[in-house]
Amino acid sequence: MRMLAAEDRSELLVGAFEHGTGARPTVLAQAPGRVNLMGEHTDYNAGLVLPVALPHRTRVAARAREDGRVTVQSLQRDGGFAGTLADCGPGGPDGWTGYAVGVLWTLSRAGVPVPGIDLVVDSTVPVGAGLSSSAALECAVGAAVLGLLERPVRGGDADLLVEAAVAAEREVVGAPTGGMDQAVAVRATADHALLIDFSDDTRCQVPLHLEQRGLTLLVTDTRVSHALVEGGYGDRRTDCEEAARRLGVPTLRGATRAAVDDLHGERLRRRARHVVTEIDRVSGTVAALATDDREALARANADSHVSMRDDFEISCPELDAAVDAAVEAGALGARMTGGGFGGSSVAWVRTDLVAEVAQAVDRRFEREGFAAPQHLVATPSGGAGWERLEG
Ligand code: GAF
Repeated sequence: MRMLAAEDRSELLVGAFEHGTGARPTVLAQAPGRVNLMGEHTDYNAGLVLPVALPHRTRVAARAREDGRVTVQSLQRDGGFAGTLADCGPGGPDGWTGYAVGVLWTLSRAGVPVPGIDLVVDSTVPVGAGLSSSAALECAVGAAVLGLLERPVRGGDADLLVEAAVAAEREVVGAPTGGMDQAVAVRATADHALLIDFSDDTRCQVPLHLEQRGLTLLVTDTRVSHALVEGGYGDRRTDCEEAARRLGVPTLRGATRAAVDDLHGERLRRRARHVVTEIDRVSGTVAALATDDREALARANADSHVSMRDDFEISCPELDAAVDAAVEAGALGARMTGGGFGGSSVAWVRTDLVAEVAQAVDRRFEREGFAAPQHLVATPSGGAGWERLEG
């Protein structure tokens, strides 16, 4: 069984920065990956979401440069960036550096005096696992800039960071995502899920009390890589927009279940049904958590997975197997999480059963001939921040 630890490798990162740039970083910034507990593909439909931040995070060591140049390197990824912000814009730079340089560019466009900067990145958020490694990178880089400017990540600067990260992903990278990932990467609080209503951007911290309840959130990364730039994410978004147009509402948030059931066009009807029922399941999950109604929690998870598998068609055999095996082995509830087309599942598991459930999923994968998955424990953690390093 492979459990992905969330270790803090800050010292290693600082050493790598010194080795790579010949100077000591002055700021260490970080932002978490996320796992969404309910509300998938609802953010861009003005709906509700309920994500938590992972203890697994992206850390960035940073130092300002006098010459206005920007360099970005990673301890995990090949390639890097060396240039100026004039080399950045819609569509580029390509690859992972687009997320990092993109946020410098969008912050600068928003009027932030982004200095020349050296950045070295280290991450324990698995890439392509549907756990928002991209938002973690964007928000950690943005937090590093705020750190260099001595501006805490709160209030208006937290809003600015979320907006710049979302804009970098949409405009520079070209991924038409909905904003949930960046919002939770910045605004998460330990031990809480973050309920966001995208119709008016109101937010509420929802206490999870996992320890008192004897429950653990077990995430299984199927190792089936998901991508948001290509793939079906954009198609799903287009379907939702078309369904809303036919229903005569600005977004599917405004659609009733009865109107959706009458919608002409089988595919669009299923897409819209997922969205409206999934939004209800977010409220249902929040209510179930408040009253510790475990049956309702289990039902919401089961219904959500079926809805994503059959109506929204974003699951895959590996995700179905992970969910099914987890529930069979005693998980209270499980569902796929994130954008889909691969990525991860999340299961609510009694803490004493975590190893057993993970092993059961491993055995199922082996039996099905799937590559071995990896697991991680999603202890709900806090959002992005920075610290100054002593000279
Ligand atoms: C991805 C997107 F980035 C989010 O905005 C959200 O739509 C999610 O998929 C699905 O809920 O993570």
